[in-house]
Amino acid sequence: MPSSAKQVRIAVTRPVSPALLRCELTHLARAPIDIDRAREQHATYEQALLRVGCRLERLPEAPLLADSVFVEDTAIVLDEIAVVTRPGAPSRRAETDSVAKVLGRYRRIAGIAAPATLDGGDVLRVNRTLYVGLSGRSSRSGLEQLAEHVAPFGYRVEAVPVHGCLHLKSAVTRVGPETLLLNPQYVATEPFRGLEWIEVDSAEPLGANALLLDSEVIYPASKPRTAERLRRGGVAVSVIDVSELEKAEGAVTCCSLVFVDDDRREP
Ligand code: CIR
Repeated sequence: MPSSAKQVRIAVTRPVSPALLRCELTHLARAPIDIDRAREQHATYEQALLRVGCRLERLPEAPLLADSVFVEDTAIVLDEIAVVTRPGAPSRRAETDSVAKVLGRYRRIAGIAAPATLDGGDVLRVNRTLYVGLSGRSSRSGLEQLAEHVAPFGYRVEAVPVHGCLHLKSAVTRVGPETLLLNPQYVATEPFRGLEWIEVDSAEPLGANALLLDSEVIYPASKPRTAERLRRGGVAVSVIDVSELEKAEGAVTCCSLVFVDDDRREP
C-alpha cells in the first residue's frame, strides 16, 4: 500500500438467506427463526459496523445457501493474503466462490484443498499468532495448509482443541489488543499463556464471542452478566440484539470479515 494512502476498514457481509430456517446445527435444538426479525437484527449489526467507520462490502444474497450470512467461516483475511476456506459442513462449501471473487479485489487469494477442512470461526488472530481450533469443522490438515500459506509472512499457527461448542471463537475471542474473553469449559487456557483474559459468567457459557473493532466491542444482548464483567474490566461494550441469529448458532464475529485497505481503491 503506498505510504500516502489513507486506510479504511472494510467489512464484508451477506444478507440473511430465507433458507436460514434450515441452517446447520451442532449443539442447539432447532427453534423457529423469524427471518424478518433476523434481517432487522442483521441491519442493526451492519449499522454498528458503519458507526465504527467500516465501509460495507455486501455480497449478493445467496437464497439457497442457508448459512451464508455467516461469512466469517469462508475466509481468513490477513494484511498480506486471504485464505479462502473449505468449510467443514458440506452444505456450506458453495459459499466460498463469491467470497473469493470479492476478496480477490483486495488480497492475493490462497485456498484449502480437499479433503482438508477449515472454518474461519476456528481462527483467532493475536498479533502474529493464529490460534486454530481443532473443532468438528476444522481438520489438522486444514490447519497445516493454513500454516503453509501464512508462514512466509511471519505468522505462527497454534492448534487449540475445543470441546462442547461449535468453533474456537465460540470459546474465545479478543476484547483488547492482548486481552481475551473466554469460556474455560470449552477451551484450555494454557495455549493463551502470556495474554490476559476475562472469563464469561458461568450462567452464559456461549458468551465468549465478541467482535472487537478499534477500541469497542460489539456484544450480544443475550449475555448481560458477561457484558457487565467486560465493562468492569474496562472494555467499552456496545450491545446489539442478535437473538434470531443465535438460534442458528451464529454470533457477532461470524457475520462479517473485517480488514484494512487503502481507501483509494474503487469501491
Ligand atoms: C453453522 O453451523 O455453520 C452455522 N449454523 C453457524 C455458523 C456460525 N459461525 C461462526 O460462529 N463463525
